[in-house]
Amino acid sequence: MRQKIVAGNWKMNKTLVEAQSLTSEIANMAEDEAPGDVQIILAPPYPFLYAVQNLVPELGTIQFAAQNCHQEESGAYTGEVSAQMIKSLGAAYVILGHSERREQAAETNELLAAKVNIALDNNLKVIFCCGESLDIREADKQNEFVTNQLTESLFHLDEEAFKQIIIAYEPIWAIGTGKTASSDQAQDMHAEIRKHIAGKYGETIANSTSILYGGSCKPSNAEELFSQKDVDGGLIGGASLKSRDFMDIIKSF
Ligand code: 3PY
Repeated sequence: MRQKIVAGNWKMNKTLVEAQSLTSEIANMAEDEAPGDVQIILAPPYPFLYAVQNLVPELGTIQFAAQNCHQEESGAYTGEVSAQMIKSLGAAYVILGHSERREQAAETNELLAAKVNIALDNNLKVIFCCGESLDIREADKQNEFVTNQLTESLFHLDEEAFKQIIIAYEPIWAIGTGKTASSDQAQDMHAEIRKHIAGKYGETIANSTSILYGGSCKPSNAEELFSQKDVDGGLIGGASLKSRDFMDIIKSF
């Protein structure tokens, strides 16, 4: 049995008061409505991480993630945030390699390997994002592109370390565009990712790695996506900013 996960990536949205309201709404709804076997993760912007966690009665069903971390332990990196700081705030996860960071902050597979290492050294679980652009999909090179992202950023890890990784497949052409991969396209890629993991770490680890889908996942398509054999949940962008939509996605399993 793989862990089902729905994670909300709030990106650079909300003020403190709005972030607090959204968290409280989600926590209240989760108590009454969320299926007990789904791990809910909220990834607010860094400055809100500490304040919003105190609004969740008991960390468990709801956990928190940062959206990034720096690759060094500490030092003269003005404006950056370390994995150790994130852990000290009580977060359990960090999202690494989101396509927006790969594009806007020029994050490479090599840099991401360093970020993965420092996150794991600080006992953070990693939600590792991968995914191809439209050009790559149109050239039918998506499988080799995505599996290469995994190889270069993750496959130096030993088995125990790899067990702390959650994969999020986010086709770039489906992020913030309103386009979603069809459930067949999502399933095909998730199966490919799982096969690639099995080739390196074996079937047992591959079959227990949660692989989330991200990219315009919303209440209207979540059920179809989550019903696919290798889709273990979602990394949700825009729809995670509205408590009702986010909860409806969580209830789509
Ligand atoms: C999206 O669905 O837009 C995302 O980028 C989730 O991370």
